[in-house]
Amino acid sequence: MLIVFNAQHHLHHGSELKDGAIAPSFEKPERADLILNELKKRQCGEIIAQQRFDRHFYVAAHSERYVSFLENAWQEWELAGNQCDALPLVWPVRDLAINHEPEYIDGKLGFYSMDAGAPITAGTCQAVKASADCALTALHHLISSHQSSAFALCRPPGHHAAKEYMGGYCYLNNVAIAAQAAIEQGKKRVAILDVDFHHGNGTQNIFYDRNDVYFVSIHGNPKQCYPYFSGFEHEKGVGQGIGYNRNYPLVEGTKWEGYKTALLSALDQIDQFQPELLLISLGVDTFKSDPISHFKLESDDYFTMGEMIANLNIPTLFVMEGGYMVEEIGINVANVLQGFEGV
Ligand code: Q9C
Ligand code: ZN
Repeated sequence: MLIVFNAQHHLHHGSELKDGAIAPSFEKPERADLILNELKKRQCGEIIAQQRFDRHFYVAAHSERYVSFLENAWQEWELAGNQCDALPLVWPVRDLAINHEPEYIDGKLGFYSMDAGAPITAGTCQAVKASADCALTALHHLISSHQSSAFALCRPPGHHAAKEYMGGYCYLNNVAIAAQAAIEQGKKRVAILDVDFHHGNGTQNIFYDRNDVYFVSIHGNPKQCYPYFSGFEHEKGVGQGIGYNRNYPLVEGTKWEGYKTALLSALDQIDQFQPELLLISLGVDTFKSDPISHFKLESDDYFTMGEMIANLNIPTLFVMEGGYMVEEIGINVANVLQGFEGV
């Protein structure tokens, strides 16, 4: 399987609030390095770096002003006299003035985010664009070479990033940018299956009113799990998009048996949609010892997951999302890909 990695991901290494103090984020550079090492070790396929893509592709999934915000935020933050990571401190919730973009960076950070989990540093924007380019490069090769699969080793991840906001370690929504590019390149129906532990609220947001991109997500129940305010079963789409969004919230402690039942149903839904292309938001934070999640999948289960996805027999692009148990992250990702390839 062709593997595209983000050669610039090291430019982003942020911090987050942990136990009342600022500490290095769980979403750290080592994650992508360990995945790449394991894929090399197992000789999973040809490995190439991302190519540059035009800004147009980001704006096709996000708003113009949001992409501009990402491009200028660090400079504005520095000009305001800061050196630490840029983090939001105030959000326009419920009856506040949600339609007024603030003029200054402190306000903009809250306006364009859902939480304080997406710090902006000096290298963030470049790394984030390169991560999206990684997904676009993999898509380009998948489509033009008529291969059956590819893996985009994106970092930072993307599925919490919506049209106009960042959050949960995500800035540009890599999988959504690739899905939108596929539609613009003539694909009539594209399905996105999100198997990250957390609900892909950003991807849902971007395609919520669309019937050409079917979004299906299996995740921890938002009553107990991040992102808390998205991912419920009753969220089925809006307007033309009604029936083209499907959520499978699962209970705390879900093991493979329970997960498999949801996955079989999700795959059946996707099969009925008859997509020309399948994108997988691949998070391995469903692993039993993930530090921020509480499903109980074992390393071997990821082989089976890959096999089950392959059974759909649709050209498939895997896009890396979460997974924070770094000792096992490479093993679990490689297992999915090898399971898919029937190795
Ligand atoms: N104390 C992805 O998996 N909350 N994002 C973490 C840790 C944010 C996860 C709280 C989780 C975001 C791409
Ligand atoms: Zn996650």
